[in-house]
Amino acid sequence: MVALGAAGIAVGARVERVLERAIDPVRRSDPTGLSDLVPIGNFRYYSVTSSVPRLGPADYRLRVHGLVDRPRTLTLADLGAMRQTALVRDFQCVTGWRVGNVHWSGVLLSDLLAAVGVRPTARALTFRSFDGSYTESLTLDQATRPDVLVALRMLDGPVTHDHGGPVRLYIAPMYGYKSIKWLGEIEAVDHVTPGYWEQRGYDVDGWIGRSNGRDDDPV
Ligand SMILES: Nc1nc2c(c(=O)[nH]1)N[C@H]1C(S)=C(S)[C@@H](COP(=O)(O)O)O[C@H]1N2
Ligand SMILES: [Mo]
Repeated sequence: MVALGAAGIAVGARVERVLERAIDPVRRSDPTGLSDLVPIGNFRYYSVTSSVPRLGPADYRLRVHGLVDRPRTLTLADLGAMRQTALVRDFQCVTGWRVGNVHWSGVLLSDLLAAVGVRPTARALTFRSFDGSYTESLTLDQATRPDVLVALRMLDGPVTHDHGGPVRLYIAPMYGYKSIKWLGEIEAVDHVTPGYWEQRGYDVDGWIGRSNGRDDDPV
């Protein structure tokens, strides 16, 4: 299992790098790979698919269902009318790049879960992107932390299409792959199902500094 996991990480990281190289001119012009060492910089645009349908503010829907008392399909206006919470936190990809002090805001995932009434039998959440290509997961304990947002804004504007807009997840204490973009669906379930990158080797519990073979090394 350990060997399989390590192989999975190697493959996952390689795929991610290939995707990244295809779109990142800095990387492309740096054959040494030394730009890997630059700790704080700009976001890189990541997507496991070549294109995702663009949803305008009027077309967006977030379906929240599964083991909940009041399943709902929310519009962007519905989400915008809920209490908004702001966070200023770093964004860190497991491949090494990091963006410091990013401004995020949106609905605390725990507020949304309270609104739909998660049943006691639920233990975890499954997240799906609206284009159907990406999935993620959290335990309910993780999902109800005060630093997990259904983000409507980042970098002082609405979440752009490339960053997963109109709505993405932001899980501050975990690596970027947990922060699913183009969020379309949240299902309350009785067990964790590993998400897209986790099926390819990354840790399901993607804590920054203490997962994926890292042990609090200073990044
Ligand atoms: N739907 C979807 N969400 C995703 C990804 C993806 O490929 N598809 N990539 C993840 C990874 S590995 C990272 S580092 C971040 C990158 O966010 P950004 O593209 O806004 O920089 O999105 C995460 N969420
Ligand atoms: Mo990532």
